[in-house]
Amino acid sequence: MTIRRTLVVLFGIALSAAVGTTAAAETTDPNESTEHSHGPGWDASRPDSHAPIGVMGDHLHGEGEFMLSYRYMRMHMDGNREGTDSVSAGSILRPNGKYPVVPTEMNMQMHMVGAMYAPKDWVTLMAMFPFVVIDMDHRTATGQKFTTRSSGIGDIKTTALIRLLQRPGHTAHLNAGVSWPTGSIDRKDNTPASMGQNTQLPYPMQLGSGTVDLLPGVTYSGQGDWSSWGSQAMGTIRLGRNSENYRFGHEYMLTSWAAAVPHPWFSIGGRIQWRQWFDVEGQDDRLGSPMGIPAKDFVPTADPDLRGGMQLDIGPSVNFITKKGALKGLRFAFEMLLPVYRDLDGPQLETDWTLTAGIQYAF
Ligand SMILES: [Cu+2]
Repeated sequence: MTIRRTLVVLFGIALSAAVGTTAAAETTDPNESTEHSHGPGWDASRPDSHAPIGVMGDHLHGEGEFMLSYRYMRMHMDGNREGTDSVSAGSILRPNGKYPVVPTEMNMQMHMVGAMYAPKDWVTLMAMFPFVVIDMDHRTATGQKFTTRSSGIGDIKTTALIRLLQRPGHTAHLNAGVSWPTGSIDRKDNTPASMGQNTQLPYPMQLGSGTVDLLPGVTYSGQGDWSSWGSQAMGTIRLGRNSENYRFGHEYMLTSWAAAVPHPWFSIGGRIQWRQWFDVEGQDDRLGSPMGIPAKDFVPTADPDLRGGMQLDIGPSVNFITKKGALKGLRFAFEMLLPVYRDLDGPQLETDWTLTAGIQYAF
């Protein structure tokens, strides 16, 4: 596992470096001034001056500049996995397995409004306001099907992006972020076992972590005449435990991307992303013992030790920027991520694809 992880990290760095070396020779003239230039040798009006839309906090703004954004994200999970193997619902459910209930599918949608403002050239402040909608389909050992649903405000994130380096064609910054526990951890719904009552929903149906989380990260981007590339490393460190005396697992993410610019209005690229997330520490006692069975033996989503996992995704991305007319400067972007490797503490629902679409406008 450790070797595999190291390989993935090296692959990400190599991808960045490879594209970087080929394009570094063609870096734009440092004295060439461009509209919205964020420093010498950096053209911020190019479609690929922003990373693929699934990357957060990838760029800074020039002093006094504002940006508003909206993102729609959809994550689709279908089927369960244990380690690197797919497992059928039938094998998890009684009498073959130990569980009376198993999740079969989950869709997570997020509407995210973002704001950025640069009080100085070297620091950009960013805030993200998510609205989350989660649906989870289940099957019971008696063949019954049911869906639980939760929706509402998620955890609001605030980040300071602090410039570390600015050279012709190269820029790097620190991501110093905090996630605030504005998302509910009290979501309830009806299930066949709750006899018409609303009952506390398991961990993946909650809208927030309930804890203040640190989001430390570092981002590098490079730009050549016709191409660009970048990498970001980001952590999610949970501080303490929430009001129910548990906390979600820490997480970390490494990603690299590259894009080419066939036309001044759009860029086409790709991204590779490694994520690892850990088990829940402690447990939510409100999950109780449905039908006299401890929650963690009733449905896998209620087991704090079946939450961790790691995943490698790759996928295409496109960025558009309007260069003329009333909508000048308006950006549209689209990205899809598909898994190439998944290893889960399971049975746990596996992520099959993640789609992100967004609009950004700076003024
Ligand atoms: Cu921005």
